[in-house]
Amino acid sequence: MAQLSYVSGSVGLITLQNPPVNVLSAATRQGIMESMKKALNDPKVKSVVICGQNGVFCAGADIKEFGPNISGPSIVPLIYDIEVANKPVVAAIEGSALGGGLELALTCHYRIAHSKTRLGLPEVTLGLLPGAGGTQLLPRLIGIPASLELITTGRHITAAEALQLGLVDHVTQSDTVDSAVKFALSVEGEPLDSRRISKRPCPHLPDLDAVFEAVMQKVRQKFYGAIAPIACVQAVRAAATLPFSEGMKREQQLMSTLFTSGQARALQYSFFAQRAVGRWSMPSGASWNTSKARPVHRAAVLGLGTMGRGITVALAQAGVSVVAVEIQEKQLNEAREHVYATLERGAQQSGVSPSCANITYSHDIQAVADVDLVIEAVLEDLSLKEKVFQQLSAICKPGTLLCSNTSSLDLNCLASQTKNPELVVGMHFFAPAHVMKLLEVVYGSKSSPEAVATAMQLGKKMGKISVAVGNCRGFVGNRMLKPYIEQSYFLLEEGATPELVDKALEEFGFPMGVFRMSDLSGLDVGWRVRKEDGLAEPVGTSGQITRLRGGRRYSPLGDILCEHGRFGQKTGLGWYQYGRPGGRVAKSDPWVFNLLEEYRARLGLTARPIDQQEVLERCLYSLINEGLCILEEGFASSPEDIDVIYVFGYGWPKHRGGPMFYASMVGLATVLERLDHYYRSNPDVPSLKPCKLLRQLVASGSPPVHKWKEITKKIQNRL
Ligand code: 3H9
Repeated sequence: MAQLSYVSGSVGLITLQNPPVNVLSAATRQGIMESMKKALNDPKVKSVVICGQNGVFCAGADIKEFGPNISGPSIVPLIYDIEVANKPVVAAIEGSALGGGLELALTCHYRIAHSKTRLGLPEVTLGLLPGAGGTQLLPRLIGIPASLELITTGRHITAAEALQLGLVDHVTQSDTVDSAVKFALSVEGEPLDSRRISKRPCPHLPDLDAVFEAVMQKVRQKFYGAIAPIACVQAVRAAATLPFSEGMKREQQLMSTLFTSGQARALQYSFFAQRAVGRWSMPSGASWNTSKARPVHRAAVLGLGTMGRGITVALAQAGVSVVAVEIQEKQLNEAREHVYATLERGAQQSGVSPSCANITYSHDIQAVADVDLVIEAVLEDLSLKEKVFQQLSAICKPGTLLCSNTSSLDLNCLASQTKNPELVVGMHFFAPAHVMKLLEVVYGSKSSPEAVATAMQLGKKMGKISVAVGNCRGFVGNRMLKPYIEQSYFLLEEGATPELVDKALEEFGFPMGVFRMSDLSGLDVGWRVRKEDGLAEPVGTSGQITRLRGGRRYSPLGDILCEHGRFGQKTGLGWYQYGRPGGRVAKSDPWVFNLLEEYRARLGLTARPIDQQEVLERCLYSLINEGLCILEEGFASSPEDIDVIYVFGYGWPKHRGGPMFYASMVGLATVLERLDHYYRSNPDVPSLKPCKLLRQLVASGSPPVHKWKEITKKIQNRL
């Protein structure tokens, strides 16, 4: 796991050997300890270089080992031994130096990095802090402000930025280990005291209290409800105010609180879930390791509205050559300008040249004839999309993959319009498509595994977290949103206000409550769908309001707002008022309170006090229940798929893992009991009826999320 070899006569080279990313597992820690001891005791060795196998220095502690039974030598004394060594120790950093990996490098006396290396202390993203001295060493090396920024965000930086900050001593373009060995030879015998970071004082910062207060406030706001960023600030403060050994004790104290927290468990679960979704499977048994993706050199985007423009940007940024097609000339010109400006802005931010040359524009659909893949992003209208798919099938070269960006329409209907339905998949992006990380890749009943593999791989290339899902109404994300929104309307009918509901959800950790979110997305979108479904009917100011539609309770409150032209932010009025069309600051609107009072009076409903707990239980448990139905029916293959979709597409707070993980933390029996309770008092609301899988999971002793598959498989096989 760590090997000592001898190079250039006097250099002991310790190579971390724990593929794929050389994490500091118990065996690796043991290996480093033993190799270090050997090198330091060997009189032939005058200097030491530490590097990682296969071009990766070290990705930090082994997260899989975290838990109560962690064994092997602990990291802190191990790396302390490196710092106190009486021979120069040089870190040869390439690939990644993250978390404990960077802390290991910080205890070396010199750091040489390859220009393509990424460095960082991402522990905060796992609900932790850099607990092997990172919070005490980094501020002493690069100062407090820069350390605070890096440690509280977990941001990875480039070697160039690391050099600028003084985090590394030298950046090389050539062989890192060779450079580090040459460097080690050049410093043999030199005094080391000034190279031991722990011996340095923390750089003085005037207005220390004010700086920490401002950062703490920012962190509380930005990472609402998360405890790790706060502990990170506290630990860095210890570095600024206490001697090193005292600061280390404080770091350990804070770390041990975080280590056993539910938030850390949720975030570490999420880390592995993000990777697990790449190992997709379909009900047919086809999966990621049996299906080969096709290369996509040239893609087309059809329809350049908001979604089409974002997708064009994302494709161009991924280096894919794009044909962007919009039939309406005016819209095409606007889109061209918009895409250009977005690419320019993105390039400025990331310091690369814009990828505008990757795009050609056309108002002629024939321009897609020779592309490898088309993403259709025209209006969400089934008959229009069907027509487009007929055209695409006739125009495109054989084998072209036809993808739809639909967010809810039946993919099988679109596939049935083409000569090769096996080449049709959904690629459901989220707005803004060049920013949002999530992509739902939807397979229809005839989609080939190769088509799914290609869409998944293209998503990865575009920097998305892609999740393969089945073709049910609303797919996974939007389908689960439906009962969540429905409950929020019912809560208004029963006595809540949009403010009360939103506050409960925002305090839970959503960036926006359901009503502010609906105002942002546009209330007319759902209204159009409800009208198509025959649910929304004009309410008017008098007469009977039917609350039972399609055999279940229905709330027309959203329809009433739309009848008054209140479509949300874009019209300046929705569940809140925004001052002007396009305004973003939500203010309470007395008009809505009056509407609710009149509405309740018309229906003879008496408002009752509703507390935040009820809001959370009804909105979240109904959403969770729908997620479980989706699993039961096999439209998602694992709870991780659902959780990743909700964290990366719907603002579910990361430190709560996702709806399925959250349900397991709350206790499945509790979720079942509360759903049973609400369903008993609302028998006309089917989404509150606990699904079979939930009952089965509870009956099986509420196993942890990673064991649900055994039970879902049994249910799916019986279907
Ligand atoms: C820490 O260091 C605490 C310290 O302060 C000490 C306290 C005392 N552990 O992402 P990839 C697996 S906390 C276990 O697909 P890439 C990963 O699951 C740690 N496993 O590759 C995957 O497995 P599989 C702080 C890990 O090239 C495989 O390696 N460090 C770990 O796209 C390949 O990973 C971090 O937070 C780990 N630490 O990206 C760094 N890291 O194939 C976390 C990876 O079975 N790691 N694996 O799915 C990363 O950010 C990325 O993995 C990295 C490579 C950028 C390194």
